Amino acid sequence: MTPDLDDLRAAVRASHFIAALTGAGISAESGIPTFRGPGGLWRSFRPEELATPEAFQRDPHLVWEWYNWRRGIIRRAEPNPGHRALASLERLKGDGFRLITQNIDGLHDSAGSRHVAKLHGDIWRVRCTGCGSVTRHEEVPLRSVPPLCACGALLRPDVVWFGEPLPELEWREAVDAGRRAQLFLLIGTSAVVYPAAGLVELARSGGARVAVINPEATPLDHLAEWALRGPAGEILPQIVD
Ligand code: BV8
Ligand code: ZN
Repeated sequence: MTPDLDDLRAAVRASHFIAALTGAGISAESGIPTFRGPGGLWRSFRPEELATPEAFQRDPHLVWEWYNWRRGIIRRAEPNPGHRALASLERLKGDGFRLITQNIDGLHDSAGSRHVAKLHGDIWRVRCTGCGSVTRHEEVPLRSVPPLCACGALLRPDVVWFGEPLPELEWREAVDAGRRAQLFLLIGTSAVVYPAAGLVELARSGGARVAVINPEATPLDHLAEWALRGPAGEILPQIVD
């Protein structure tokens, strides 16, 4: 055990309230490409170009092709030891732990996490652009692209695109967790997307100790007491008993 890991394990044991914010990096070891890492997402598009209401307005077929491609990969993906360690931490700490994710892949749920604040929505839910109805759509690929609602309007993935507000309830939960955190774990995220990344500052200003788990440096490393350079699938099982 390196000293860093030892005293982070001790902090995990001692903390009465731990918040964790995860990003695409925690699903990398499950075979899901991250947004900004090597082998990033789809063809020559950047997420900021496709994950927007304008892109959907302009070419719903292309945007749905992108999400179907991602759903196909996610469907075959399994949770990895990083997801499972966070599910164990929730069982250990009960209400003393809150998981917040930017991911839309649902792997935290399939790893057994019961209470996940999904800041950016869920790729397995679709929302009608007309009547607003939200349903789970598990089949891959979808029957028709772009899919239509019974009311005749276009269905969209029930995810948060750039320029769209985060879901009220999940964001309030995340802010509450950030405020209460004695220990804040920033896991597998490049910490460039706001307001999610702002939760780290919020936690720090509430006196939280911060640990970053990422093979690369992040712009928020200066806020961290621990910057553990490595894959979440290897590090998390070592800090959760
Ligand atoms: C909003 C869902 C306002 C869809 C996503 C200028 C400055 C600051 C902010 C802005 C700005 N211009 C615009 C903004 C706001 C904008 C923003 O932050 N833009 C960024 C790009 C600058 N934010 C928004 O638009 C948000 N909305 O602000 O609304 C508003 C308010 C009221 C009313 C109206 C409007 C909405 C943001 C949400 C966008 N949706 N995704 C989809 O997935 O298709 S964002 C997308 O990026 C994903 O959600 C993803 O989670 C998120 C962040 O990416 P990461 O998860 O961090 O993934 P990334 O690839 O970047 O990094 C992976 C990391 O993992 C790397 O660090 C890598 O080293 C590491 N890693 C790799 N392997 C491993 C690993 N770590 C651990 N283990 C490993 N094995
Ligand atoms: Zn409808």
